[in-house]
Amino acid sequence: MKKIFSLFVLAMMVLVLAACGGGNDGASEGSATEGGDSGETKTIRAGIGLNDSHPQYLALLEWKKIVEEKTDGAIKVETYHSSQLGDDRAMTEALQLGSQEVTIPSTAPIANFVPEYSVFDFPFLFPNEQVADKVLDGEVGQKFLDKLEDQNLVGLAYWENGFRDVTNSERAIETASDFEGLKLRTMENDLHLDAFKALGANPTPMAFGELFTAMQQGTVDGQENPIPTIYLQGFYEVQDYVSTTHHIYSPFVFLMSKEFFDGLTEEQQTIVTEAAVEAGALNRELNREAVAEYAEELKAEGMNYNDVTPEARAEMVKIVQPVLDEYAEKIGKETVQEVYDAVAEAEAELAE
Ligand code: TK8
Repeated sequence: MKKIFSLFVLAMMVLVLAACGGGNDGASEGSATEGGDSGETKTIRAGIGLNDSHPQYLALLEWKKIVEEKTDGAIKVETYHSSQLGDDRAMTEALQLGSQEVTIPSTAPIANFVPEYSVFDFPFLFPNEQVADKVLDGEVGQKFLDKLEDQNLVGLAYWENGFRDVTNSERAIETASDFEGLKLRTMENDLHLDAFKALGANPTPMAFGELFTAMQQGTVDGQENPIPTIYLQGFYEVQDYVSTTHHIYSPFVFLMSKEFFDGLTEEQQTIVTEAAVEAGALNRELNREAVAEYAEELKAEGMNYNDVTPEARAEMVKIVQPVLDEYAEKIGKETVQEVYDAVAEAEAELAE
């Protein structure tokens, strides 16, 4: 079996070599990892779960453009959307193995690799996007990116998924009790699972790529994601209610395989990192501009839209507090406190 596999690999390599005619467009994995200044073209396969109309993909195209221009074509970027290369978790694993170079998951699935990342999924941690930017782009955010190295991952920048709202096919979520018995898809993250259980829902973790069909077939009643995703992925076709719970601000993390990153020249490392920050700014801008407009579109598509009151949110957080205490214990209370302190500091600075 092994032999057949190596023969297959060999045949593939011959094909690839033949296809690039000895040129400098060698997109093989070998060239991706040999690195150095050899003048070879290094190819990056960058995959995301969302579709090609989402601000995340548009920003990824921007990243590709900057990287290809600044490296004079020494790095080539191939982009894949709609979970073509797998879901967030599988793609992150592929990065660890060095069989894929870039992915941009939400922080929630990253908690399966670095448990401390769960802190970003504490409900109502970030009061608004500006505070999130300050904390994530500051010292604390960098500390979290550094924690990825042990997992064979390099975090280049934070991008934005955004504040998450609930949709479902049963009823408007106005108060915490409306979660009762709702079959809700969650991301693959234990804190999400436990928090929605505490609220009385019946949560199921599921890969994003399976979600639309699951809602269509009624395997789940609902899900939670930011408004741009709800609109651009066409969830309004299979969901009747959207409620602005805003329960979590989901950051994206721009991840690169450490093996690949280490094989880049220093100059290339700087280029890919700075480009991730620059394209991330575009991702945030496009995302934020889109929210109000897409909320209107969802109403126009016939969805029942309700704003959740601050009182109802406060009640929800009270119910999930024991879950949060449990996770603070698991993650380490100091780490959690450090993040909350950074949030308070950022809030104070922005209020000046
Ligand atoms: C896309 C995911 C998605 C996330 C989820 O790959 O799974 O619900 O919010 O947008 O990162």
